[in-house]
Amino acid sequence: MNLSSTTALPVLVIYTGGTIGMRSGPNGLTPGGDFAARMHRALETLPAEKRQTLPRVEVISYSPLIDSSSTTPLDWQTLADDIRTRHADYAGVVVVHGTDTLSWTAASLAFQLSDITRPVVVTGAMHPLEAPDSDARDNLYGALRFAMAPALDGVAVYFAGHLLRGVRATKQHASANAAFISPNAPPLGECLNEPLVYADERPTQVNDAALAADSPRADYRRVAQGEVVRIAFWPGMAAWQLDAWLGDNRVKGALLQLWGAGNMADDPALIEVLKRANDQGKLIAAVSQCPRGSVDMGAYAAGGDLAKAGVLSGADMTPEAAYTKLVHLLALPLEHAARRRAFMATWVSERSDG
Ligand code: ASN
Repeated sequence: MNLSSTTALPVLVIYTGGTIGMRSGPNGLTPGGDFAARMHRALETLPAEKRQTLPRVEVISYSPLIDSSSTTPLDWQTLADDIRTRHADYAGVVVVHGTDTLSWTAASLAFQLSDITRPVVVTGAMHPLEAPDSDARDNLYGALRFAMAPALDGVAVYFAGHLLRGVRATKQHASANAAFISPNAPPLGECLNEPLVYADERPTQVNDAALAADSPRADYRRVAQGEVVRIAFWPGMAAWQLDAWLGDNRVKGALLQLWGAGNMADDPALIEVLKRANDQGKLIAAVSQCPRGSVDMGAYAAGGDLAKAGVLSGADMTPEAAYTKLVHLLALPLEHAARRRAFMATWVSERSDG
């Protein structure tokens, strides 16, 4: 696929923090500024034939710069709003982000920005720009090149030579450069020497995608105080423990991480807690604790009980995708039934049912 951009528009780089821009301090690495100059210095060390292929860039640095472990849903919305406001003046956008919650931000942006037609490429690095043998320069190079690719509207993650669909990516290694995979969806492209998009990879959108286009009406302040919880089930988990989360009236939604294809203990008390929470209008969905494969609520009797209790199947979504979709739906001014319907629809290729 031809990646040459049809316009001479620049690429917007939004630097939010993360190891990529960190510098050593007395207490270890902390986020460092002056990113534009430092990025340019790093890109200057590329071979001339690669340098010539780079777009013009404009850089915005957030303040404060953060380690991405401090990111909140409000940061996801700020980022999406900034991209929405500015994207028309750019060929594409590169978001430079810490790796720890990079896949959460990418998934959230995919839902919030499903109606904009520019590539948004999220990247970062496992090592600071100036570290010996850093992965930072090459990740920035690939991200900038893909951000010029008109074949790629939608949100992608570029890391260690691979372009992944943003809403399908997850961090799977704490220290290796190849830290991200998309366990249930093939990669969108690669950049060994030249960037290559495998096919016309626009995300498929169906019916309730109209809801996603309603994004500007989402208000993430509704979900900024921990209103959506994530609960990974463990052997022996008791109903009172589940109730401690779901029974709290500040909680509006929950992502459950169940066993295998969507199993949980044969314990009517657990089902009762879930049913009560759903009856109270809480939005509850389930994915698997297995990174690969899908929840299939019809496979086991326990799954059938879950469905009757009102728990929605997250199919093969990553926890990041399922969680950020719940957050987005709860941030929109919708009725419970509309939220439930929209959760089950595919907006941005985030799930493959059946
Ligand atoms: N702790 C860092 C962050 O997520 C990790 C990284 O960027 N490699 O901000």
